[in-house]
Amino acid sequence: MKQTTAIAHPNFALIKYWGKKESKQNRPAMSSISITVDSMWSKTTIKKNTASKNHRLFINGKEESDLSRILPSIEYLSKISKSDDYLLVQSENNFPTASGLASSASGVASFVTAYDAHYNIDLKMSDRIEACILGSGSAPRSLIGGFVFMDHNEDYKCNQILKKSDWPLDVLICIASINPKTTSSRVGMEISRETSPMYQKWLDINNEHINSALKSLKEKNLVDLAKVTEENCELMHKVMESSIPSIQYRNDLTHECIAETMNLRASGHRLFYTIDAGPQVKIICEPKSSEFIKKRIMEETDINEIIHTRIGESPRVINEN
Ligand code: 2P0
Repeated sequence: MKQTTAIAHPNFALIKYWGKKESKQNRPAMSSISITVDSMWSKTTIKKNTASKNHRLFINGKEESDLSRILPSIEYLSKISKSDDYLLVQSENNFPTASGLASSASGVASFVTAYDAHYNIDLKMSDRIEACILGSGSAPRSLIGGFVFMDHNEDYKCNQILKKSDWPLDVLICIASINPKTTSSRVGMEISRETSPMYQKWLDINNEHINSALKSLKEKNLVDLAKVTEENCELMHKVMESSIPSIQYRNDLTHECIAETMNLRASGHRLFYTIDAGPQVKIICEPKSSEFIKKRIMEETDINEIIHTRIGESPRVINEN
């Protein structure tokens, strides 16, 4: 039976999305800028489910009972393909799932890419973006490699600001815990929107942070990019932590790792950090210093796993038969 497999890479936001518009379509309330990474991936295979009249989703071999992320995407795509097939979707990640490593973004982007190829529908970019957003608000950024800007004022249009070869930075993902998060991003964002006293400030500053990051990227100015990225990350975590109930994604190891990043910078190294909805610290640095930084983090903190990755490419179909 025909099946199609596609791979997509996770993306990490430098200027982050945390909070949705007041609609039921999972639309981010702000613009964001991210980097797509390379050695981590989600691989998704789709085929027609002939055994039962329902869609079935398996993640890392385990069947998911909650299809609420993927069903809106399937419904959107099936209107375009005019297919009423029930699907068997098998997705796997080569990295920990649901622990702040953007597995939903790469999972959804690989699904949309596989669907497009499987039904040969040659989706427009705007439809790929829409199908992705319905599954995960950060997933459209994984449709493109390099440094990506997703503009909420332009219907979430995604533009590549720089490609991998323009600024080949390294990303060191310091694993502070592989346990799944206790508050999902989706639930956490709604709590923050409804209760954080800092949420309005977070919305108001988005444009300024976006413009500053775009300028730093254009100039390839690592010092300026570091400043705005860390400011944006800290503000997002303050929004999360000031929500009621407070949402805490960072742990002691996260803070140790931030402190060592600061030490390294104070001693002249060029690096910066960002942290998403989980405890892992992503350190962005120049390739020539990544081995040294990795060694220092392992020596000076209790982190004992670091995933070393680089800037990555857009999704690709890896087999069709
Ligand atoms: C981001 N995060 O911009 C931010 C930073 C986490 C912190 O987008 O509800 O899986 O499916 O749209 O995209 C994670 O949330 O959430 C996220 P939904 P998503 O990368």
